[in-house]
Amino acid sequence: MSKTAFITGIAGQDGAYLSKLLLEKGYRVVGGERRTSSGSLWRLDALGIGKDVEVVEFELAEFTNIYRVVERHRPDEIYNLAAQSRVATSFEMPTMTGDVTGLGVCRLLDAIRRVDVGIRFYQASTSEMFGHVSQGFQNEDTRFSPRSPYGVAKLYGHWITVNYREAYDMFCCSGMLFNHESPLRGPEFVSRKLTMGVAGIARGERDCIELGNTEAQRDWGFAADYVKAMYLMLQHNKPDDYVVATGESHSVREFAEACFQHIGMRISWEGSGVNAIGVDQKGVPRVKADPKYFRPAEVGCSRGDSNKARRVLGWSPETDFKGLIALMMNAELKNGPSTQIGDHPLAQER
Ligand code: NAP
Ligand code: F7E
Repeated sequence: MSKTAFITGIAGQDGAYLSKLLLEKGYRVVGGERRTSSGSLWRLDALGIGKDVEVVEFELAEFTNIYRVVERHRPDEIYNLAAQSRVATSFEMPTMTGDVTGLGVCRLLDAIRRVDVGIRFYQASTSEMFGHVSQGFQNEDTRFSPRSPYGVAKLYGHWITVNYREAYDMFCCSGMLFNHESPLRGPEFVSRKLTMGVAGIARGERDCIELGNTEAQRDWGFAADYVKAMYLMLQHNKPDDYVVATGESHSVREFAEACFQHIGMRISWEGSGVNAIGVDQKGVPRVKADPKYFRPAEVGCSRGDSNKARRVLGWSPETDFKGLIALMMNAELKNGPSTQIGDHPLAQER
């Protein structure tokens, strides 16, 4: 008999890629979408699986709803991808972020404990729990030092996942994933903001992109590679926690340069911090720093060591930095000016 997976956050980037992977493996996929959601499951449609996922109403802030969904569908595996996932937003809404992204994990775990302790559970943890790295790599033994309300909330989610594993002998895994992007990424994240902005410049629709901290560095991978690690964690014979990353960091500037290079523009930089400007070979400003995009506290650099996931799970990323930019830029240039999410009023650049 085929397995049933329940994926929370089905309307998000990872929800779409994970659904596709599990459907290909013969799973029945049930997806949780919150009622206040944009109502758009365009990402599932973009991957051609819009009709294959059973979508149910799901709200991480509401225990009764969570319990009923788990009880009704009795999945074999639950992947908790739902969260208030925007770091910048978490500074504006720290308690809502704590409730949904942190306490929501406990609500879901406790529903599982009451319905069936045999359900396997994946928690979408994050490199933001580690905070800043000045040298070396972050792995499962690195000290946590979150730099945002989002990172703090995710740290609660991580520890409560570990706690339910230890206290109730449940199969709970925490995947500490570093940044992963795709053409399905929300436009409020810097990768998609850049690919959309550079494609807009290529089409002559705009001249310049306003950004925050262009010196920040991230370990960026491809989302479709990363959801494979989630699946592998729940297939292993022992529940555990894993870092998932490429091991390579690049600055926001390098990300921008690579996007511009894709459309034949060479960018050089003048100034730094809030005075940073990126100009093209004719001296036209194409990137400008704007103080409103800077955060009250920042993770200056992240770089992950995923040796454990590589060794124990046999996972490795298949797409490198250059490959990621090429596939995102190609999709952006092909899809034209108004992608579905770009049209939505909630989908403003941040
Ligand atoms: P995403 O695109 O922002 O998707 C998150 C989903 O959660 C959205 O569909 C959102 O619904 C839903 N959600 C928000 N609040 C909710 C609530 N109260 N109840 C139920 N659902 C709610 O994020 P993603 O990039 O796919 O990431 C998936 C998960 O991995 C997230 O938990 C994120 O924090 C974590 N993570 C992501 C990365 C990354 O680089 N992508 C790295 C590490 C960890 P709406 O569509 O209505 O907004
Ligand atoms: O920022 C800098 C910004 O918002 C990346 C989430 O998926 O990954 C994501 O969080 C960097 C930061 O991602 C702009 O200051 C500069 O240093 O794309 P981002 P994030 O904050 O790293 C982690 C692992 C998660 O878990 C989160 O859920 O880019 N940056 N200028 C900018 N960032 C944004 N958004 N917009 C700018 O204009």
